[in-house]
Amino acid sequence: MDQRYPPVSMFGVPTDVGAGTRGASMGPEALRVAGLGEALRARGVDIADAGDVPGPKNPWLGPVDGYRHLDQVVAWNQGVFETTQAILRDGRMPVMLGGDHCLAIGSIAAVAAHCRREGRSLRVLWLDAHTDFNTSTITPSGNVHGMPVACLCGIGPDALTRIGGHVPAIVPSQVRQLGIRSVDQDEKRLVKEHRLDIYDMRYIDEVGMKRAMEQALQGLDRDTHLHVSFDVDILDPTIAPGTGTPIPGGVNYREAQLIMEMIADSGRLRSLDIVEVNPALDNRNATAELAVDLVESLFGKSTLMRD
Ligand code: B3U
Ligand code: MN
Ligand code: MN
Repeated sequence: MDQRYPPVSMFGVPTDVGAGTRGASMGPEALRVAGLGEALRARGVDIADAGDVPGPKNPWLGPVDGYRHLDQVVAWNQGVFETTQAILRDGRMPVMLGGDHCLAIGSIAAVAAHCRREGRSLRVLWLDAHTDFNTSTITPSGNVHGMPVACLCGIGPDALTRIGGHVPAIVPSQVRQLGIRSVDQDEKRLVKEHRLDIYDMRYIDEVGMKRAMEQALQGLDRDTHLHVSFDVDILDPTIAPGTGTPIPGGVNYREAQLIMEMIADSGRLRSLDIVEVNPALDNRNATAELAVDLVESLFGKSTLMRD
């Protein structure tokens, strides 16, 4: 299948202010060292590296009123929002290299604003072990990387829910979550209340990844902008140990390849986050290298004749 991709601009967001374990701040460089830019260029993708978004250092303090480092999380997300918006305005595809997953608030808020301006429908495919739908009152940790989906759906502090100017940035019916296997007790209640469309590991075990992905991608049309938010902790920790909150029982190598290939086949990918790569916990950059391998498939690399 001959896929044409729009020109891509990747950018790094070297921070772990939203996490409870240090080290995701080194994720962007690990992905570059693993050859992300070169791999996509070799596939014929026009890819530029826009460098890193600047932001405050991690003060490494405890939560205040249910949030750890809220001011710093807001500052980083404002930078992510502006960078993502500038890339989209240039007619390019933003690829955000995190950093922890709180940064998807800024990237998806920008993508949602862009889709609103252009009159296009938006679908968000959230690849993750976690639903990331906590709030300040129910969070067990105060870590904002456990809250981005809720914030994007308008549930969270004004400084985060208003980043894109439109509250809520997205509605739950635009989201599909795949790979889920760790949801906190009160978070479960909240995702049910908001009717999030969740393809959890139990479901994937029962129906298989092919069927689950067909359902998660159902309803895309020619005008749909597909945003993929790829938290590497969707992967089983045996193949992706370099992440801050590893959860056993994750997606295996073949399943992960199939996810990426089916997204590529949809032809609708228009923006991407790669988050939660933590080189401090990794085994010789294996997790970043695996992420690069999978992103090549996301951009159309396949075995045999489909190239
Ligand atoms: N749900 C837990 C754990 C967590 C969520 N996202 C990550 N970890 N990466 C929390 O702290 O909110
Ligand atoms: Mn996440
Ligand atoms: Mn996660």
